[in-house]
Amino acid sequence: MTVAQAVIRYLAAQYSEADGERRRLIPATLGIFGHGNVAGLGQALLEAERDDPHRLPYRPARNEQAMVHTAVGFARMRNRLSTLACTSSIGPGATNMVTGAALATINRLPVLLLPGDVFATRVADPVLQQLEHPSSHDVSVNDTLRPVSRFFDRVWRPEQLPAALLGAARVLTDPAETGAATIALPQDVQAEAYDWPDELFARRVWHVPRPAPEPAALARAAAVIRGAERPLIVAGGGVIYSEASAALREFAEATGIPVAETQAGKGSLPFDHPLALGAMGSTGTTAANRFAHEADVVIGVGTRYSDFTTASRTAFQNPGVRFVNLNVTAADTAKLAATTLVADARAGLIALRDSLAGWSTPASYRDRARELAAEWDATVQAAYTLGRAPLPAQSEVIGAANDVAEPRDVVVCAAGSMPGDLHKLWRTRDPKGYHVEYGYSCMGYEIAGGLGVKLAAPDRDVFVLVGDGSYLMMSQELVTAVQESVKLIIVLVQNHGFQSIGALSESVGAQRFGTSYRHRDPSTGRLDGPVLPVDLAANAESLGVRVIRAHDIESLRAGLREAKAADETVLVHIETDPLVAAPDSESWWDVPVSEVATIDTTRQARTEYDKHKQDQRPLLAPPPTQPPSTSGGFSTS
Ligand SMILES: Cc1ncc(C[n+]2csc(CCOP(=O)(O)OP(=O)(O)O)c2C)c(N)n1
Ligand SMILES: [Mg+2]
Repeated sequence: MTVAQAVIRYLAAQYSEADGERRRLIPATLGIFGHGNVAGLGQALLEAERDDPHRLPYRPARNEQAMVHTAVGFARMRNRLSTLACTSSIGPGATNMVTGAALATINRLPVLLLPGDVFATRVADPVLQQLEHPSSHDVSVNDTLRPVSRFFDRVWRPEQLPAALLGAARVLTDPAETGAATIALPQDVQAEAYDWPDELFARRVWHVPRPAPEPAALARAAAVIRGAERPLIVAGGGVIYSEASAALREFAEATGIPVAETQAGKGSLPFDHPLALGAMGSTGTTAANRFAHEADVVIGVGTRYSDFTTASRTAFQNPGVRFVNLNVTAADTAKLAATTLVADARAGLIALRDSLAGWSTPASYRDRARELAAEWDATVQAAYTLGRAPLPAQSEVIGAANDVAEPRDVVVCAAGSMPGDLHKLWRTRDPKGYHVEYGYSCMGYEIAGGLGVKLAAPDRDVFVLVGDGSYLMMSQELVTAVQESVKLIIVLVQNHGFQSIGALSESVGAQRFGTSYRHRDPSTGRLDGPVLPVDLAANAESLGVRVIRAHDIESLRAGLREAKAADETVLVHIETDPLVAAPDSESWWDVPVSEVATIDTTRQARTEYDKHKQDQRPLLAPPPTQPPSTSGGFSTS
């Protein structure tokens, strides 16, 4: 077999196993062919398809970055237990995957990347698209994938392939290490034949571990929580990937500790659970942010504490606040100088609940959580039903989509003003019902990622909410959805530019400069002419999808219902008022404002900025001291 044929045969024999359940680790391949992979992997995929079209289906994509997004959407929906492989040519095909790889690694989601690479033999150098590095001949553009991958190998010789394949699968299935795994395959090596050991192709099951907490660490964590008067749980993506929602609910109910959710953790509890405070941080709810403000012990579960979660370290204002971090990744447990609990989220929550048996917050604390959450829900209801005319507010669009979506349906988004609005406003009723990519917040993830979500969960409807800016950056995977008969419900929100960055620009005193899609006015030389005559509905239609043009919230609802009933991709287009913001949540995000400026608005913004900066806290205080050990150590008695 050639190296490429061996890769394909190996991938078809890999399984993951968690909680006694086994599934294919990589059930399909996405790709775009060029001279760097068409003869090697392309030929191997053809042979495999002719043998059995269902063993490792090949799905051609339209853009290499987008196909990595699709693999990421798939992997996240499958709680990291399965993913897709992505094959690209060399040069631009490979470097197009860099953004996708970074997104995967930042979000700790597994994807297998198989970029083609320059000739190992170098006989015909430089091959088309080869970057020549005059003083380092073993460097290729694929080295840009190294810092954004959790595993990287280049197979210069066939003998190196087995170690690369096993190394990649190990990283993909390790919850603490996972991210993009890249195996660069020089185009001549792909086509080279080799006599492989049979056992390379034996069925292989990769056990996905649920590490249990170390007893001493558990005791330390429980002791800190027992001392708390105002504890708060911050639930991150790890809760969902570890399928720990039920364990979280039981832990919260047993201890009476309310739960705030990060973007990746939203859906950990249903929105109407009596201990659910909703979104945490800069795009949070007033309920979660008020509890965070006063919390004395914050229990972070499966969170990496991004600046949106900590409101750039202004969210926690209790002078004695301490953190207990439960995470499968040791580096995350150590953040904010926490008491560390390295473990799987589910295993850790169950162990903590047992260690805290009999301990609970007072009823008044739970009542307060319920009150504040109810207050926020009234705010949500008002935002859903503003009745703005002639153009509706984005919050009304979110309300209509939330009404039409069933509890198990999935909302997908990534960049713009929508992720923040969804974090605050979406009523999530299922742990897999909310899929906002906010680790990399990558414009263009929406449609490509939504495609992966639907491939992973064909029994759910997928609502992709996408802004005009994101749509213009990357919408071509609509064609892939049509090709694969994958049904998406896409809501395209047209507000003629970057409403999010426009609002941010205004808040930093930069007057929405360069953030709306307008003609350049020849008399002023500035982009303040009429809005550009783009018709994105017509654009989507031209790609082969069914389009419904909604003009108000009522026709949007009707369109969404029609889309729900359809069995093909439907895009509903609606124009919104870019100047109506979602309700405020008494929070902040650190975006530095010019220290000196000739513009008044910037100077005013800087004064505001300096005020907020004073609320920023280092959060470095060491964990509370432990009772002295009774055996050995430095006991003086
Ligand atoms: C690839 C990429 N480039 C730039 C950004 C910075 N950015 C964040 S939101 C945004 C504008 C998004 O516009 P649109 O999709 O229309 O959403 P809106 O802001 O109007 O809600 C930009 C440029 C980004 N997140 N991703
Ligand atoms: Mg926009």
